[in-house]
Amino acid sequence: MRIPCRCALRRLGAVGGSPGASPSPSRCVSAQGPHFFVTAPVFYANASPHLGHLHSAVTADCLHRYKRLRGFNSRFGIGTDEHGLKIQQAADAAGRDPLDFCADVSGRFRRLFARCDISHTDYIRTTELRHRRAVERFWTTLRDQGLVYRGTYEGWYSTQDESFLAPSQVGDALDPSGKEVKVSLESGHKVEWMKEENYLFRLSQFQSRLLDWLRGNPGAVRPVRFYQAVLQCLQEDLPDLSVSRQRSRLRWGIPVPGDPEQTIYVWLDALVNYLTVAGYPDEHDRWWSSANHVIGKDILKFHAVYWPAFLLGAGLPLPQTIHVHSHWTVGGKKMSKSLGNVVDPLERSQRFTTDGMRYFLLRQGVPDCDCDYSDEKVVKVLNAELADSLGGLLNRCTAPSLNPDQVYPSFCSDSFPAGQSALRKGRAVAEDYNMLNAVRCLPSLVEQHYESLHVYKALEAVSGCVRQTNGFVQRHTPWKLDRRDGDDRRWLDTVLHVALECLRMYGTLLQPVVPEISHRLLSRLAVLPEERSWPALNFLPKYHGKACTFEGRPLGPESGVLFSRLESSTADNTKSKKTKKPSKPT
Ligand code: ME8
Repeated sequence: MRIPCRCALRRLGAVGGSPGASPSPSRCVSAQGPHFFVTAPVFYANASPHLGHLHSAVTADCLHRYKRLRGFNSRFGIGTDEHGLKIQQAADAAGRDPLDFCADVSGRFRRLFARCDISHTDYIRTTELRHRRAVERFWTTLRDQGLVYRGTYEGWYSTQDESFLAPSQVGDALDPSGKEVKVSLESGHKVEWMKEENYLFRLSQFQSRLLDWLRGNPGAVRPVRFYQAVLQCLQEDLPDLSVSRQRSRLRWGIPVPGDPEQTIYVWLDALVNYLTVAGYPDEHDRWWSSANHVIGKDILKFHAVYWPAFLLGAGLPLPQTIHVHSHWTVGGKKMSKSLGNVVDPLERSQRFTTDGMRYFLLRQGVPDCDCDYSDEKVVKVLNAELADSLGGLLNRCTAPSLNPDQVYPSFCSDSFPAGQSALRKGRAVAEDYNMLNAVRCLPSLVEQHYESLHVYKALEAVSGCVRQTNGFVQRHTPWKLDRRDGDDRRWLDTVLHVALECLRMYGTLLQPVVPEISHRLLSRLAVLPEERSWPALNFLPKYHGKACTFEGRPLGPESGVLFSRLESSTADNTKSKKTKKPSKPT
């Protein structure tokens, strides 16, 4: 695996370059450092966004924010895929000009991302001129290498998937009117037989180079089950790939350079968006050499077979990692308009809050396998983990009744002496030492899970530590201690100091997932913007006899509950939405 290029350090503005990017509290982290480039897919501009689209976007956003916290100069591209037959048909069906139609749909994606705190630095539409230039250059490079030739393609094509299929990938089904049709076995979408003169790419030439790449880079596709799936796919024949359509059938796309009778295949066009964002065909190396793609499992073949083959053909480096996620189902079924079970991400992020939806998707979404979505589950998870556990802990430990001076309290090493051997000397008990140990190990655990995009495991670990910290506070019942008694007071302050230090860890580590909640939490603890990065974590220095910059610092202003409890009626579509009530300190 290549490491991100360390040359040409460049300071990015604190806020991402995209005019559509919404302001985000965690952007104040310095954007200097080695380069990192993450991409989400460009989404088809044929219909409104659904929950699955938000999932791809939030996953990529989490990686981007995490890398920034680690000091990387990270760039994050996202946008809309606007060419091809599928879009042409959707615009025709709506009786609209395709570009106007795409502008509308693309705007809906953009607004969803702004609302959901997706901190992309680049928003790309494949109908932009800069992208057309990139595609034309990419095509001519492949052609000049002798990798594109004129031929006849004959086979199955799915317009919904914009994909060519081998006979073994096609099966029989009945359409809604009971007519026998051929469908893709993978997606269930209808396929049609097509026979056409067009351009083909010499994909077959790349089979062994692709295998070499994968075998030499076991981390190139993650998680491992998808890596294995690509290896498996490369064991079979890899026929040459049709990379254009006759203009008479597909007029909505980029014409083949030098042959206006042909339109470039939409997947070749769409994949090049990643290069366009990196600056191609102009200076692009410094971003391209650290490219990471986040994709859903249905578009794996395009990204892990076609795309690397195109890149090899064009003499360009391959992506560092292709991060794959699985899908959300509803009631155990694929989301689909005909089943009427499509989940609207904008409406849900209004109902459950932006951070609530971000947290739920990343907490319950397991990359390795499909997960079932339900509103009831959202309410349950968010109430338990964000409102009661995390919010309750912050409430308790900053409550004026326990902390009348409203400062970060002092730590007393006589009350909580270092090392378990000191057990009987202070007031801390064995479970307290276990809790400290768990929180001390938390950053490296979270780091490992963020890096592999198993974010649910990172959140599981944080949530376990929050529970342990609540247990710690509960065990020592600080509200029963007498502030007038010197020993009690020192112990009370120590309990609160330890709990706030734990909360500072959680707030910092959760920034990539719930930026707004983390911001509120860290602001309440008076943690300055420059103290919110990974290197600033430095948990509980007083325990090791080192100075703590927070001790004695006035807390930030009280800004209400961290996350308002959701009434279970918010899980019911048919009931009124504004039924939140603040959580009580427990
Ligand atoms: O495929 N759960 O665009 P797209 C989770 N334009 N994720 C889901 C999902 C679900 N139920 N359904 C879809 C395209 N997705 C191409 C991409 S990139 C060069 C071109 C995810 O609008 C899906 O897995 O169909 C993919 O990551 C994204 O939505 C693409 O959506």
